[in-house]
Amino acid sequence: MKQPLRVAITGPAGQIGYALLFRIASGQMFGPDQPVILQLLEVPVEKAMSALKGVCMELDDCAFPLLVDMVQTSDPNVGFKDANWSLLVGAKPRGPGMERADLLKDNGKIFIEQGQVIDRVAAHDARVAVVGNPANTNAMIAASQFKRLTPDRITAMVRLDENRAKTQLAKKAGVPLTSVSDVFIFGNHSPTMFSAFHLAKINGKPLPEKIGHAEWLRGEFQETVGKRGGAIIAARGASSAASAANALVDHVRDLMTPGKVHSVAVKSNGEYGFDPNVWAGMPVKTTTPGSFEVIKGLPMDDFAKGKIAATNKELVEERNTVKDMLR
Ligand code: NAX
Repeated sequence: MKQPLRVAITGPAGQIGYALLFRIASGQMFGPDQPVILQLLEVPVEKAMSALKGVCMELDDCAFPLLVDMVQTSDPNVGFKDANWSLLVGAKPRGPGMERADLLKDNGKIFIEQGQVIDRVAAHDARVAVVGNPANTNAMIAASQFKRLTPDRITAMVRLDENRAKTQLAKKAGVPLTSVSDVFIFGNHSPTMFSAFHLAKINGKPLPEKIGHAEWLRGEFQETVGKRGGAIIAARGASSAASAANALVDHVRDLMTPGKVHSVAVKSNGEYGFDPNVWAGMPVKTTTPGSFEVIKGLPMDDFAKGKIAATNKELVEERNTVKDMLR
């Protein structure tokens, strides 16, 4: 039997949490022979802690063989203690009339504290994935608090956008999803993101050849992927939850699987014209479990360069908004 992995999850009583915990406990994130201990960190509010208790009762009732233990806490020092992976899902939703800048600042405070505590108490091999929005900038804020851990230990999720893009392309081309490859997301997890269709392939062939509508790829396709979150809220009356949890399973599983090539928001070192030190979606290749290298030098035409410049501008603006929070 392998040593159990300690997986800290924030926001476990929320809607993504409810779709996520069962998949981790059943082995879909870390594999069918990897036991896990779930360390569940919620806010110290009666309603949230009670909801968490109910979720843990349901996890018990699943009798998952890989679920060794669960910790329910509102203390970050307990939640992140010795964690091998910390999945930062919990954040404040954007309320009515709230400006994006207010959201950045409110949620930024959460990520300052969590970054500091993870740096202090998590395992020596700690890895962190951020889902709570604005995910890219929250990852940057948390990383800026690190003294012991290096910035490559923290990534933000753009995998939901990659999965959305892949499905839209398969549907448009009328081919099975498995025929579509090399779909990468560049930039921010926001409507400014760039779904790089010019690199994507269908059965190994360039996309425009297969789809034949450059207009659609540059216009409607970008819009559909970039604004999918809003479309789901409009249809469902609630934001994406099961698909976000699924994307996080994909994100972490592929970061633990050497050889996988996938879109991840990571600290930029100036690749593709991104400002150094923003967290930007880019294609990465997993090298050893938990580690990756950015795939550099992919060709960019003028359209792609323009899209990357626009999403980079937004990331830089977000960084300016929270500059007082960065160490
Ligand atoms: P919910 O509001 O259902 O749940 C959030 C949970 O987090 C609540 O239980 C809350 O009590 C908890 N929480 C808040 N602050 C916390 C803290 N400091 N420590 C621990 N727990 C805390 O939201 P949900 O739908 O689950 O979404 C969670 C986050 O994911 C949101 O920020 C949302 O915007 C973001 N998303 C990110 C996506 C991505 O692709 N990166 C897509 C889906 C989702 O919109």
